[in-house]
Amino acid sequence: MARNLVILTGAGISQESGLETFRDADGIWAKVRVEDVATPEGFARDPVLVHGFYNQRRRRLLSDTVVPNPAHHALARLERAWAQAGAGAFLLVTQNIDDLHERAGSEAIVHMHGEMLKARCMACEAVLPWHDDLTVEAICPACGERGGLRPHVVWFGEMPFEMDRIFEALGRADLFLSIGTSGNVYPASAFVELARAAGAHTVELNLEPSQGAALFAEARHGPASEVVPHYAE
Ligand code: BJW
Repeated sequence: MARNLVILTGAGISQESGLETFRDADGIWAKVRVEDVATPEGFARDPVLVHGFYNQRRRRLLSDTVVPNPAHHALARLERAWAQAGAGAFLLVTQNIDDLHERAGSEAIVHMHGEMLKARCMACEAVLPWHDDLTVEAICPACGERGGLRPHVVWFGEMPFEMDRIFEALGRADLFLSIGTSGNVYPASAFVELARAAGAHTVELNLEPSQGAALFAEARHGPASEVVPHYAE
């Protein structure tokens, strides 16, 4: 019986909730250039463009039609069952910047690439709940600086959040599940090898074999709303 569980999720788990993935044929990177909207250099060059990109995705996330799907709900139920059974440690690491896991009821969660519903002040480092559009004119409610707010997300070349906590959990994992991620982006793409090195059983649940599929001991392929509840229950 697996004891310590680490789950990694990516954009694929939210696809059936109506949010776009990145690297699928109709995904975000087919429409905008990574260098323009997901790097610190892109933001320095054209903050209006980058704010517009995240404002549009934030509005979509907050629209009535975007709600957690059966895969998000299954992981929240799994967390509660794990706790009730005293089964061991549980950590959900998501690369997603949406809040669909929280809305489904997940609590032990790390947003390693940040959160779309937060802004960060580059002057005072305050992290603030943020549901409105962000603009270059916005004033930081914490320090009063104008124009210093940015989306609280992790762009290429930046350090993902809470890596110590994630590495510690992977180092004692007995079971590692990777759900709805293409395995293209480091360091998340290396988690399967760290979990294997710790002796964990590794499982990929994805629409199709990911880039690192061969690294997993087991795989179930299909839409997350079907394969995740089926595997978790
Ligand atoms: C379904 C489904 C359904 C569809 N059901 N499944 C060379 C040059 C420069 C940099 C590098 C380099 N080599 C390596 C690097 C590092 C770089 C990197 O990895 N680059 C690669 C692209 C080469 N990484 C970084 O810079 C990271 N920082 C870093 O490394 O710091 C140094 C360090 C860290 C730790 C220890 C020591 C040092 C930062 C990465 C930041 C990523 N940021 C983004 C954008 C911000 C957030 C946002 O705007 O949303 O994060 S990029 C984007 O990719 C986003 C995602 O979180 C991330 C991962 O994407 P994901 O989730 O895997 O989505 P997709 O679309 O790729 O895949 C979806 C999958 O779902 C597919 O497989 C589908 O089949 C499947 N699917 N529908 C189930 N219904």
